[in-house]
Amino acid sequence: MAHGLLFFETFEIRWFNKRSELDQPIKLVVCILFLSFQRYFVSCQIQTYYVPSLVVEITALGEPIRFLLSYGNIEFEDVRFERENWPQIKPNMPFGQVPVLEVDGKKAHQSLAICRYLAKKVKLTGANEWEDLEIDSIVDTLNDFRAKIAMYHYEDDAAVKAKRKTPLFEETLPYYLERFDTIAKTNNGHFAIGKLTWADFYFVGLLSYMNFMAGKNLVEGYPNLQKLEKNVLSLPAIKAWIEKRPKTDM
Ligand SMILES: N[C@@H](CCC(=O)N[C@@H](CS)C(=O)NCC(=O)O)C(=O)O
Repeated sequence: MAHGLLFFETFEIRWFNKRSELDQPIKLVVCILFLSFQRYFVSCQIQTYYVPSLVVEITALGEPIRFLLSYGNIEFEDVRFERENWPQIKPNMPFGQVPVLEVDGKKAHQSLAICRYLAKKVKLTGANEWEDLEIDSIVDTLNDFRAKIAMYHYEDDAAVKAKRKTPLFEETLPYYLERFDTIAKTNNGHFAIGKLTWADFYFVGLLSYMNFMAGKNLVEGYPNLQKLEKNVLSLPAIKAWIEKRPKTDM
């Protein structure tokens, strides 16, 4: 339960208060040990919601969240529902959309905010404000990229969609992907600060959904992005999640 997490955080503060006679080195060692093992103690009852598409279930915006929960060994309940039940569920969501993270009866919305919150819990953020800025910048750019593909994919007017196709596939996608590939090369197979961060989880978690919307494997021809994808998918916790998650077409 989420109480478990709060309990450990409260426990740490009270514990130090009661033992104020301890000298600094001992406190430091205890603190390091606590931080090292914290992710294994934390066990939250968390719900995520998402809307399956009309024809197939999708990983979509909830998947980076599930990657982060899995990576942190945080227990969660993956609540999925059929599209026909959405009208009843929608009014109970904070802004009528999903994914939503529910912890201890409290609901949080916006996938990026949820990812950022979880990234702090599982220690996939930067070591300082500048590093966090670097991560946030690329995450927002990845989100812009996703939105451009979605704008094409979800266009109902066939004529408008046809008009958008060439600029998207011949200009916009290569523009972004070339830059992403260079960034991944500079960062040793990652998107920021030269190591694994939640930006990598955000991209790889969304990749199958973006591939579905674009109708192609977006990282084909981009070796550094392929390496980045492999870096995430070969993590034992992510492998285990992919193995056990519901099988979907994207
Ligand atoms: N900016 C939001 C977008 C959420 C969003 O677009 N959710 C879609 C599903 S992927 C949704 O709930 N659609 C149903 C609706 O709006 O009624 C986020 O990142 O969480």
